[in-house]
Amino acid sequence: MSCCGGSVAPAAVLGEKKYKSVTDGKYPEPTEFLPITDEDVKDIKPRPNIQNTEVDENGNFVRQQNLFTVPFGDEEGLNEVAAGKYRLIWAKGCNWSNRASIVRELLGLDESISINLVNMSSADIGYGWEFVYDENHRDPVLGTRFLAEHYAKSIPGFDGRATVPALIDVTTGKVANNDYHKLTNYFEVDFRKFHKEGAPDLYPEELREEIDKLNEWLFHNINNGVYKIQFAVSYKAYQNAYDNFYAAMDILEDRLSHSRFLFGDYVTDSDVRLYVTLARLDSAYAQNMGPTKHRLVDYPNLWGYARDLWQIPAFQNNTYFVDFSAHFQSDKNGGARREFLSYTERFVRKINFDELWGSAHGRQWLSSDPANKFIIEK
Ligand SMILES: N[C@@H](CCC(=O)N[C@@H](CS)C(=O)NCC(=O)O)C(=O)O
Repeated sequence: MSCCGGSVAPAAVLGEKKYKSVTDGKYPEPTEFLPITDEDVKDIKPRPNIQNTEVDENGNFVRQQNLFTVPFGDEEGLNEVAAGKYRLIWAKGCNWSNRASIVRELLGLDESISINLVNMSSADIGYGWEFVYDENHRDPVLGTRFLAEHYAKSIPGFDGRATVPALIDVTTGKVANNDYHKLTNYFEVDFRKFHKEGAPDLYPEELREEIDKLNEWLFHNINNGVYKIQFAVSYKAYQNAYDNFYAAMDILEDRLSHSRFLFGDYVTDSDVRLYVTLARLDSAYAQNMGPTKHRLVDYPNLWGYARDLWQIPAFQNNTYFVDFSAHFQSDKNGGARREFLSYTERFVRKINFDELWGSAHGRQWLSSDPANKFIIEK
């Protein structure tokens, strides 16, 4: 198997995920079913339904705004840049939070920003994200059961969706920032003094303007593009979103036919953003988007590019293909929660994702520096 700039990685390395870096040493399977008590939910409200609250008059999906957008810095009124102060809460299926978990690991912020995973409760999805992987379904640092408790602590009476990523201030229990548009940039720029030695420069100063422009385009056309298809509630909105998404994929396929990564020889913040959508395309989004025009594997350049990125440990360690597909969970009697399983869900456990994504991609030959995927920070 070809990995990381042409060197050969033994199958055991690719097959054995280093989950430790993601969840403080625990293999993240949800713990047993746990009933929700009135006490557990005394401060929070049930989760609202997106298709009632986040659509415009034409049936288009209009995503709720991020609520916690205060930047990081030393000035008064900004979020303090400090080690040990924040905990990143993310979910395996969620591309918006996956960006942050990948960048945190790429930069070696593991020591300064702690992390934990949530999932929708198997007992009752009505209260949104829950710390289902932890003992008693309580985050060991924060002591809470639901992410919504932190939103309610920040905005009393909060009745929106408590979303990931959320960077929680462990000293107050409040949400410091959930601005997924900028969170990775804060990690890259403001948290620089805590980066590991030899950390990659994912947001080089001379490229920032171009990266920001491309990120904005990726957001509308790719990252949120799939959700515009999924959540459209009129045929016209669906068709527009569908055509737009596949047109954008064609543009990227072309761009990546002559460039190893989006900005040439080295991985940047934009590549992380494109990767998290591509990684979910065939196994998750295809289930929600209606008839699929093309699969990821039908685009030679995008498919090779996605594998090239996955073969970097920080991408691989934060990617859970089986979870993307298998949304259902066992109920308290051990049965599947959904009556009908999709095609993907039925077969997902038979797919050897490590072998598939670890296969040779040959893309290093598009680079003038084939052995290296990163520029190192000065
Ligand atoms: N913060 C943004 C985007 C983040 C987002 O949508 N996260 C999703 C997961 S990918 C989420 O946390 N959803 C929780 C829910 O729907 O209850 C928002 O509020 O729309």
